[in-house]
Amino acid sequence: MLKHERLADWLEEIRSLCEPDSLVICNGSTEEYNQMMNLLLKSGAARKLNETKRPNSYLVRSDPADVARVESRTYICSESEGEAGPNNNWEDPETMKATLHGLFKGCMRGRVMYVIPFSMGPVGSPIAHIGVEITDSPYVVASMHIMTRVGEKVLENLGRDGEFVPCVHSVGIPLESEDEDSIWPCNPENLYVAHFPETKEIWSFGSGYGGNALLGKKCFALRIASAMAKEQGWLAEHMLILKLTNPEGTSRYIAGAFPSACGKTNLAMLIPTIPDWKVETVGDDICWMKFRPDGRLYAINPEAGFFGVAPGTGMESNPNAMRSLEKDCIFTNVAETDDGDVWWEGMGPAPAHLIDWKGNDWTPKSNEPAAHPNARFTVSAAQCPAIAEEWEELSGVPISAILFGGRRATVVPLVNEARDWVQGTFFGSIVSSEKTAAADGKIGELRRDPMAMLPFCGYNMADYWSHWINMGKKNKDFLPKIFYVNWFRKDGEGNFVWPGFGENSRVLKWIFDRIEGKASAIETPIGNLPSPNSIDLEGLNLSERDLDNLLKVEIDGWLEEIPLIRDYYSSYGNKVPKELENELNVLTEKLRRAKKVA
Ligand code: O2Y
Ligand code: MN
Repeated sequence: MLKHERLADWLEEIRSLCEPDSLVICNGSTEEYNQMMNLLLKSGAARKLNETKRPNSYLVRSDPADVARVESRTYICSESEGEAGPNNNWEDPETMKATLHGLFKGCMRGRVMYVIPFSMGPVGSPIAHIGVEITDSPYVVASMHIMTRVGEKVLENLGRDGEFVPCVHSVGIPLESEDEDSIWPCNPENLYVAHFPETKEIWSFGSGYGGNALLGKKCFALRIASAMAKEQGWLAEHMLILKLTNPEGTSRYIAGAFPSACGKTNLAMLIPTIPDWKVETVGDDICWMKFRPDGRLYAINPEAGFFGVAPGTGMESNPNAMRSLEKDCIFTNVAETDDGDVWWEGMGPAPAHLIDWKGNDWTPKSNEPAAHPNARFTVSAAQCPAIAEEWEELSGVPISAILFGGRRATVVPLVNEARDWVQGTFFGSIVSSEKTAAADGKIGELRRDPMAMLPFCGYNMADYWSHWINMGKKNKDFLPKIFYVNWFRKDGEGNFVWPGFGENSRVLKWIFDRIEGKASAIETPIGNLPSPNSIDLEGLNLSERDLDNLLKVEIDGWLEEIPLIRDYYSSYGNKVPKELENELNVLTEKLRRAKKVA
């Protein structure tokens, strides 16, 4: 019996709409997880991996038409189009509700309706929030067990009238009595991932994969949470959280926003190359931050697991991720080895024979990758050898620095410290990345991705910038410092100048020492750059020329960038906060003056 009347009424409403054969309230137990995996084994969607090589782990193959988040079918259904902004697909809430009700009517016939009470963040944390996902997919139930905190303790915390975000999900294929179920049921022609920021609801139809279906992640923890955060005065961000400890044993917590394909998970789990420095992981993707009574901004990782991209993850790029994956994992759309283990591009040498992500024979001569480029691992964060002991601290961890970064071959230096919060917000608003082969569009073309939130901000991006500016007006003395970093500068021959990976610890050290007031910087037209010799380069074979490339102020490059930023801002009409317009004017003026002097 459910104590929470509103929850009970809502379940009844959705049950009568979807018409499932039965209803199960999930308790989050290991037994329940095993039941879900057994259903997936029985249907043929999952295969058990070799118990000796990869204990208690599974390989799942999705339908080849259902392999990634679908931004073109993701909607923000706010009252007006202006509230959603040009950064989102908008639909009128009533129109969308009518479409969804048509699609959801009877969509769970022949299936079980699972009800997943889940907490984003440690149960009982003042920074955490609760959701309830209804789904007809055992894969979603099992994945939510790993990625969130599920079960009775959540219902207890919810009590009789606690707030929760209702999330409704269906794969969108009812099973009539004579039908045989597909191995991976999905309905890509009728796919909708719809968010209602005013009523704080999520409805998702037609996909069983990742961000479209595990509604706690991008849908709740970013799109809906960003709208809640604006109303309530906190921040819901697409950021990793790491703990950095110096040789003297002092620790600082750093959050960082990077667009996809910029190595966020690798940075969160980095192994420093500089002696006696330590990085530990608090989160790899999402960060919720609230001010606490001491005036500081505290963060939690609202997730309980990692849903990481497998291709490109290996012992060289991310040994801590690889060690996290030794057992108790769900792998989706990776390749299977002949001895019942997993393989993907970037893991190591390719075996002579594999079964690829679509279930076909594969050899190194095959023309297609063995694993899908968006193949994923799902694993509990607790299994990461680098997990910080306080990663589930109810009060969160105090954030001392925020990093923004993108993939830029030129213009943006290795590291640049903002003079204050407003300039830091400006840095975040102009983040851009050159498109990689995996993204749509021409390789090298710039895609603006402010604060790495472009696909995830649940309202107008310009209003989000205003919210950032307003957050900076609170507790001014305790705000984190903001830095813009870029590991991806290239030389004239197209080679990366900075070695990246563990060597990024040298930049983290400079940032740490700036927080402590120990490292020096020079004021430049674009921000505070490391003064000569203030970054620890010992043991790194970096020429003067390379260092100059990494830390120079490219006056002409920035001057060429100004009209691009102006154009981008003007796509938000007159909503851009005056503080950011002013930062752009000040930057332009400083660059012009510097050009005259040069
Ligand atoms: O394609 C998907 O469904 C997953 S997207 C994703 C997953 C984990 C972390 N980040 C992302 C992202 O797109 O930023
Ligand atoms: Mn992400």
